[in-house]
Amino acid sequence: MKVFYSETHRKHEPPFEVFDGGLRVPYLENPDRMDRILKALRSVHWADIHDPEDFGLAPILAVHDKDYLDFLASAWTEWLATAPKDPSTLLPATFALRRQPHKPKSLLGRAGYYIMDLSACIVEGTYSAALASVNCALSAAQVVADGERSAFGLCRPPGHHAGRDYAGGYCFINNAAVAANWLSSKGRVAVLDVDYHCGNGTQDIFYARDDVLTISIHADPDYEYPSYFGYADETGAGKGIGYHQNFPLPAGTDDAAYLETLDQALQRIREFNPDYLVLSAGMDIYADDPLGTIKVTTEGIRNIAQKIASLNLPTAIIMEGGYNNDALGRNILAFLGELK
Ligand code: SP5
Ligand code: ZN
Repeated sequence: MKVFYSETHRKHEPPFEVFDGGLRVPYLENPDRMDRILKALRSVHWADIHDPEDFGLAPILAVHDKDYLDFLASAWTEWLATAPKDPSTLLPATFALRRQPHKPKSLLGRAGYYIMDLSACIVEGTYSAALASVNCALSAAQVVADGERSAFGLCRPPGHHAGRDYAGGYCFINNAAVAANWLSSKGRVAVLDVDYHCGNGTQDIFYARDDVLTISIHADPDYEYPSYFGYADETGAGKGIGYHQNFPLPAGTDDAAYLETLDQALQRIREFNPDYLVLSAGMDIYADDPLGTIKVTTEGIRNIAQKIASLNLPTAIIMEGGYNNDALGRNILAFLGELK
C-alpha cells in the first residue's frame, strides 16, 4: 500500500491547548503521533512510504474559502506583529456566533471568526504543515483514481473538523473533503468517517450535495465535542437531503455495538453505489484513548477495517485523530492491514 507522508508537519507543534475550565494541557495532536505510526509502518513489508506531490492551491480552494485560507497563511506573522504577551501560539478568546455578518479587521477578531475552539492553535509552521497534509490526502486520492485498491494519506494536522471557512479540533484544511471533492470529478464518492468525533467539517462542506455521500459514526454530540453537529436528524439540505447520515453513539460503545452500527452505515454506502471511498480514519475510538469514551479494541479496529474492505471500493484512507500514542502504531497496522 502506498503511504503519503511529509516531514513538514514537525514545525506545527503548538505548546498547549486549552481544555474545559481553562486548563492548559500539552497539545495532544503532537508530532510524536506520526513517529509512532511511521515506526509501525516501517516494520512491515507492505507499506511503501512516499513524499506527496504538490497539487497547488486550486483543489484546496475548490473546497475552502479564499479569505479563510489567506487568514491561515498570514495569521502567524500578523500575530507576532501585535507584540503579544505570550507569543507562543495564536489563540483567540472571543468567538463568533455568526449571527451578525461582520468580519472584523483585527487579527484576534478574525481568529475568533475563523476558529471554533481552543484546540486549533496556530504557530509558525501551521500553514505549511496543513498544505503538506492536504497534499498527502490528494496524493492518496490520485493513486486510487489511477487504479490502486487503496492508499493511505498519513496526514498531520488532521482535517475533518475544518469547514469551508473555519478551523477547529486540531484541523485547518479538511484533507478528506479536499480529496473527496477532487475525486468527485472522476466518479461518485462516499466519505465514511470513523473518527471518534463527528466529522462536522466534512458534513458541512458536502451538506447540500447529492454527488458525495457523507457518513459519520461518532460519539453523540449531546455529550461530546463538537456539540453542535452530528445528530441523527441532520440528513442534508436542498438536493443533498438524504446524502448525509450521522450515527451518534453512547459512551462505552463496545466492539459488537460499534460493528452493528457500521453495518448500517455500509448498507447506506452500498445503496449509493459509489465509485470511490474516502475513509476518515481516526483511531480515537480505541478503548484507551485519552479523548475517547468509546471502547473499541485493537481487534475491533481490525474488524471494522475488514467490514469496510468488503465494500470492495477503491479507497483513499485519510489519517484523522487518535491520541494514545503508545497504541497508535499497532492500531494503524491492524486497520490498514485489512485494507491493503
Ligand atoms: C481530529 C480530532 O480528533 N480532533 C479532536 C478535537 C477534540 N477537542 C476536544 C477538546 C475537548 C476537551 N475535553 C477534554 C476532556 C478530557 N477528558
Ligand atoms: Zn477525533
